[in-house]
Amino acid sequence: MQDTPTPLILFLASGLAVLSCPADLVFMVGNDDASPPFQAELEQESGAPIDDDYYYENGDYTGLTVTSGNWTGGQEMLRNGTNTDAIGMPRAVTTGATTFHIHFQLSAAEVAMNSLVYRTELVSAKNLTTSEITFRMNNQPLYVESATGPTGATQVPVAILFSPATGSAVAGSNFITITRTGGSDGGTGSAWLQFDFHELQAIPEPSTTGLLLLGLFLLSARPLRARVAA
Ligand SMILES: [Ca+2]
Ligand SMILES: [Ca+2]
Ligand SMILES: [Ca+2]
Repeated sequence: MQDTPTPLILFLASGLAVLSCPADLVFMVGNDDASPPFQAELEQESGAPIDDDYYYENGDYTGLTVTSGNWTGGQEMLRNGTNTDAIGMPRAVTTGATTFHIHFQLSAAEVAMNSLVYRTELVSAKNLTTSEITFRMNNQPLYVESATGPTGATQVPVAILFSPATGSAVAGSNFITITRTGGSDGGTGSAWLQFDFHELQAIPEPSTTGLLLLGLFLLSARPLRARVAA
């Protein structure tokens, strides 16, 4: 009598097939760390002047956001230890510094792919507080993570699978925007939520098979917030 593969095994086999297809890493900002302090490689947010723009690579980003321009410095340093200059990747959004942008380039081939997958892990909230986080690409809404506040060693993985059209992707300059759009300071007077890393991949598979890729994250790691944007 022939064994019938369990749904889980079929699922894994399909997922591995997805992984074997070529995927382009568009950007990886920071390290995916397994333990605190997850955000140590990133710059303290805020400072003066507040710099909301992180440049992953060279390009003319003029006009895409309020403060963006023509960037020629290569990948911007993640952290130079000075949070009062324009260099560094903000480690958090807060009640005072609510927004930042990651500026990056897409090739024509990446724009022509079926799906984009953005991933992060939310970490190290201020005690007693929650934050609602809204993710956008090129000003197009992708996903809202409802009020969350992981503390200590807890991580909240977020993966957003969407089509390039949903993000208004173009060959050339693009940007992802992350904003604290709500939440509670728990009576403490301020709130913050931090990020372990930010990653964007372009994958050739449509969203249906891309879901299997997300499924692998689900099986291999921690509870996942997954969203498919049509
Ligand atoms: Ca900057
Ligand atoms: Ca800096
Ligand atoms: Ca990290």
